[in-house]
Amino acid sequence: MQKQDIAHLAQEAKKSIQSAKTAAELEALRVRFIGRKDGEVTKLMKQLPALSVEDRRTVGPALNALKNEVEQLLTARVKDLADEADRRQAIDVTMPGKKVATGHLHPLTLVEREIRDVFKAMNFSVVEGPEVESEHYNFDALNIPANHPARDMWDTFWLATSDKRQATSKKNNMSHVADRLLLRTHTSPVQIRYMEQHQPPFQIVVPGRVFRYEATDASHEINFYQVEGLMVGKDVTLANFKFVIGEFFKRLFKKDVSIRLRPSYFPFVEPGLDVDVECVKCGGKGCNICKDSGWLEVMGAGMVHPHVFEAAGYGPHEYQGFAFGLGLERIAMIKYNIPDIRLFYSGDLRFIKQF
Ligand code: YSA
Repeated sequence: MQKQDIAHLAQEAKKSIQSAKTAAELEALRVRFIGRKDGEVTKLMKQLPALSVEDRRTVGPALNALKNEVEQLLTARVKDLADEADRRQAIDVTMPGKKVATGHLHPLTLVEREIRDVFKAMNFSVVEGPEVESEHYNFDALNIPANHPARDMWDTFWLATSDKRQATSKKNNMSHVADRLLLRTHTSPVQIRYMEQHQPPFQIVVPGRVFRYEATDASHEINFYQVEGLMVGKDVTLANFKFVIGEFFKRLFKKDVSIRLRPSYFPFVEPGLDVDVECVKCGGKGCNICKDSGWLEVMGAGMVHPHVFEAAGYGPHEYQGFAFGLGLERIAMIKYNIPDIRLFYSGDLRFIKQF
């Protein structure tokens, strides 16, 4: 047995192991080279006793090294084949895809965005204001002085005052430091904040969260959303309001809807109105949503009171304008036929995912 034979065998083993394509081929190669009975390396080992002591000293370790090398090459190739199979599977375009769980917009977000877009298309600007308000902006400047019975219309979450109070008041441009703080009960205070900083003509909408300390039921929450509207100029009239709001509902509900204005009372408007839309579900015939009346009350509105203009720093008779405040949940309930306002805040994904 020559050293070259061993080297030749090593080369042969390496070549065939590298080109093996399956586990079965590799097993056959294992048997061929290092199989216990007839493996080519094994057979050479069996010839060792016939060699001279001198040759055994060099050939023995060389054969052992060859056996080890073949074993290592086989193990490495088995692993390579397994990795290749995994990789092929990873890009197997015929495998069914895995569904990625994505987030979902809340129905109130969807409706709020739609309302913003409708008003923006009618040249209104969208502005926002703080949820923590002062008594001045939420009530006094809106012609609702302390002890006025109209304050009972808005059950209020009052906030405990603290040393930081003065700093907060300053930061939020609340010069009326004697005021108590509260969670705003409506978006109307933003009317004053905006008018303090801007001169007419302008038209704005103000979406935002409001809070009321009252019992919840199918149509009342303690935390809900409103969208305020305000249009002021030299000659803005109630006729402008009727057109704008009619156009708004037509665009939002994507069909012609009749609206009805009824006299109502809010201290910050004169005259004051409640606005009804023809029930979008039954078309005015009467159903469970409109409680058989054919109409749905959706907002309060009116012509801005001169006292409000004065509180904002305008002359009382310098300008005129209309304002309105709608309940976002009520609009969403009509649009999507939702029977109970509390579903919006239930956190139940079965509800949310329907929109
Ligand atoms: C009126 C005249 C204006 O010139 C400007 C604005 C307003 C609206 C006034 N600030 C206001 O808050 N009126 S309101 O108490 O009648 O509420 C307006 C709308 O909010 C209601 O028509 C209703 O849709 C909704 N709303 C009231 N309380 C609610 C509520 N939605 C859910 N839960 C409650 N607890």
